[in-house]
Amino acid sequence: MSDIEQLERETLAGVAAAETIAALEEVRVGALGKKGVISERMKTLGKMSPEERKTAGAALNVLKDKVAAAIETKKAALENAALDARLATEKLDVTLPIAPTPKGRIHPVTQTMEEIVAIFSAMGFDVAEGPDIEDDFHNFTALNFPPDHPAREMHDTFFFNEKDDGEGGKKRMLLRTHTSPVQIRTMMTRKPPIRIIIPGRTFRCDSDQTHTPMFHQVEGLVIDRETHMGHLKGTLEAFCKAFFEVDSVKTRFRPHFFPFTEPSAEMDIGYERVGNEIRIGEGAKWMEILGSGMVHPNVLRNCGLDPDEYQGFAFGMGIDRLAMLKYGIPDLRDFFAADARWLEHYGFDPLDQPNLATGLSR
Ligand code: 2NM
Repeated sequence: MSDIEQLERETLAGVAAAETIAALEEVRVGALGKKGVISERMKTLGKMSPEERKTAGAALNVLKDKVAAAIETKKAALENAALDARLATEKLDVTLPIAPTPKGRIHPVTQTMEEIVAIFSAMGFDVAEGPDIEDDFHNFTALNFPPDHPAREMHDTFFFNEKDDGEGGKKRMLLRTHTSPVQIRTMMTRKPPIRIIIPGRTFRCDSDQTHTPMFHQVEGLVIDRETHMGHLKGTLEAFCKAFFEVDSVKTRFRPHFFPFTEPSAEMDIGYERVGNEIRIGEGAKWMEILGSGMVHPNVLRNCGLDPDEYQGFAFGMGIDRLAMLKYGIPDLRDFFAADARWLEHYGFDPLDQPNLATGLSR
């Protein structure tokens, strides 16, 4: 056997024996690298006679190509094996049930708001929204509050510092005390018929067991030709039945006063206390749940509507109190304490969207 055949055998045996990419690379450097045995052999060609060089050169070139090809083949095989091994350890059974994942809960105020929106949407109301920071005109003046009304006092309303109004005067912005400024903005920009509800945050300087400085309201407004108290009563009675999810709800309307409605009425619903539980719809007791009335002609005029052409009714209710009542939550202050355990207990599944078809609350 010639020594070239010998060299071929040894080198190919080395390639075959390499079990890792690194080991194979060592074999490659040992044979074909700058100082590899085959490369060294190439360098001896120069000292040979032309005859010798011809045969030895050809043989060495064949050897070099063979070894290079063998290394490439082996390298591909090793890489495939490495990939297979990795795929085997990273295998994932997509048919397994998913692991339980931590899930957020919907706050009872959000739940209640969405229930109210679902009910009024089904009656054809749109949802309207507006800014939390308002001016005196939209929060008070347009709503027929007289200049000396107590709600305009510092101790009931959160006022910002005075600033220039850009017309040589001063202007004092405030945190809206009700969502009614959105009704004003809507009446001033949209043509009747108007059917809207306005859920949102409201703010009053008040903090005790039953009041938080920030609370939530839903107000509603209907403006059309020939709208009357019958529409108001029918709408609000239908709302109560849907919201409390009972077929028979006793309601009564008591005369009241608001600057922005005339006449005005508060609505009570019948209830009964059984132990610690409050049962809505039955019983001899009455509980006030909302305020309402026919929009005052001054309010309509302030918004550019002619009271002889258009009438409307409006109503407002506190969402936080309705949530406490419906879901038996005893303390209002826990609502805004951001306690995850409280939310886990009183919160709702985010995947259960309130709707009238499958039931409001589950
Ligand atoms: C209430 C009670 C009664 C009310 C009136 C208006 C407006 F803008 F049309 F004049 N918005 N909201 C209203 C009426 C609100 O909350 C207890």
